[in-house]
Amino acid sequence: MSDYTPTPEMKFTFGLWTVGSIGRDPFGAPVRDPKSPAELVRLLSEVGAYGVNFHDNDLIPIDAAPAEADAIKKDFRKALDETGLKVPMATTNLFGDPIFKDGAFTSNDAKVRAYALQKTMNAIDLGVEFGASIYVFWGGREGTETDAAKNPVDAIKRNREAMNFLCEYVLDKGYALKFALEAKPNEPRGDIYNSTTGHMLGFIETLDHPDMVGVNPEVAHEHMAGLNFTHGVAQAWEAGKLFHIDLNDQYPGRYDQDLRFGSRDIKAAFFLVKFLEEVKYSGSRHFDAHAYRTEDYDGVKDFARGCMRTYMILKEKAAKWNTDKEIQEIVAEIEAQDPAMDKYLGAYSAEKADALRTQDFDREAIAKIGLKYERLDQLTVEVLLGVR
Ligand code: DIG
Ligand code: MN
Ligand code: MN
Repeated sequence: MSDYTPTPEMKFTFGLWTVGSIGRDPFGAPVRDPKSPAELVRLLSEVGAYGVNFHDNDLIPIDAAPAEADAIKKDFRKALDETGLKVPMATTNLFGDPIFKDGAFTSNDAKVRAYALQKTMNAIDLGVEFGASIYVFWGGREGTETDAAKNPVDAIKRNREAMNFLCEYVLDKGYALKFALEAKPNEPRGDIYNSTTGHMLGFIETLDHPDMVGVNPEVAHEHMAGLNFTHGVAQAWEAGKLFHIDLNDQYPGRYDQDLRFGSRDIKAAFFLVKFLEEVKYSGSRHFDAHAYRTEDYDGVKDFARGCMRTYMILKEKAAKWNTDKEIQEIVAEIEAQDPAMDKYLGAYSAEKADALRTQDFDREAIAKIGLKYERLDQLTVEVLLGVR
């Protein structure tokens, strides 16, 4: 039994906006005093995080004077140097300022679309300045409350134009930067375009530089859409597009709760960790989540420690699952191939098709075979409950 201390290899990261959340919500004022970026870096170092991420305006307030911006960056850099924390990812806040009330890249107002490009180029420069290699785009307000306002095809074309422009900017500057697109089905808009990771994977293939662009799936967002998160992550991974991942948790049928990782659907979290560890995912394990509004900063540290500790525990449970004798006997049975069918499966050939047409199948006998999934799932639950 390990002590579940976070290790640098896990690349556990948190955004400034996560542990820095002051607990404001649509129905209540802040409950925690704000901390500076430098103070948040030190808090993350204290709990054992590997790195910290930021939106441009988490670090530099949108109306900061140059001297203030320089002072903030100097303090932030000093805290990073003192703690050794990395900055693997950066992103742009294209959703907070009122100018983005109708979206940024997809706004009907060309001035807003142009300003969003300007703001994003500046934010990319800022992220690269602190060492970011992944740049996330979450189109929080790229959506509608009424489809009377916008033709969805126009929105798709404007999103594509912005991505192509910014990929060219990165190439022009020679930045070693990749883009990770983050989907969410709704909130804060009634409906958000490119609403799931699957939509994003389809969108990426229509871009001029699809090789530069991947996805940043988030647990809560796919769960809001009623989807199996691990399936979406597996599809992104299999396509070579899992550039980043946002870990948290979510109750179905609710607003984006951004709960502590593993605090709601422990079984889903287990299969996700099992997948990421089995494929040796090498990106950041980013906790895009925040503490309950009930917490003080000691509670915020409890939240951050809990995210990482649960991941480490589930990593150990996955290793136990992969060595449990009874589980592995059932898995071996499930995965056993039938060599007699090899001549029919795989790539097509006319000979293969002709031969297959003559093959008899005993449908009733095949249908009667019991698959032992109940026993396998019960054993999985018992691993999670700690009795195996
Ligand atoms: C929300 O899940 C979004 C924003 O917090 C941010 O733009 C992105 C970065 O992970 N996640
Ligand atoms: Mn979220
Ligand atoms: Mn996120």
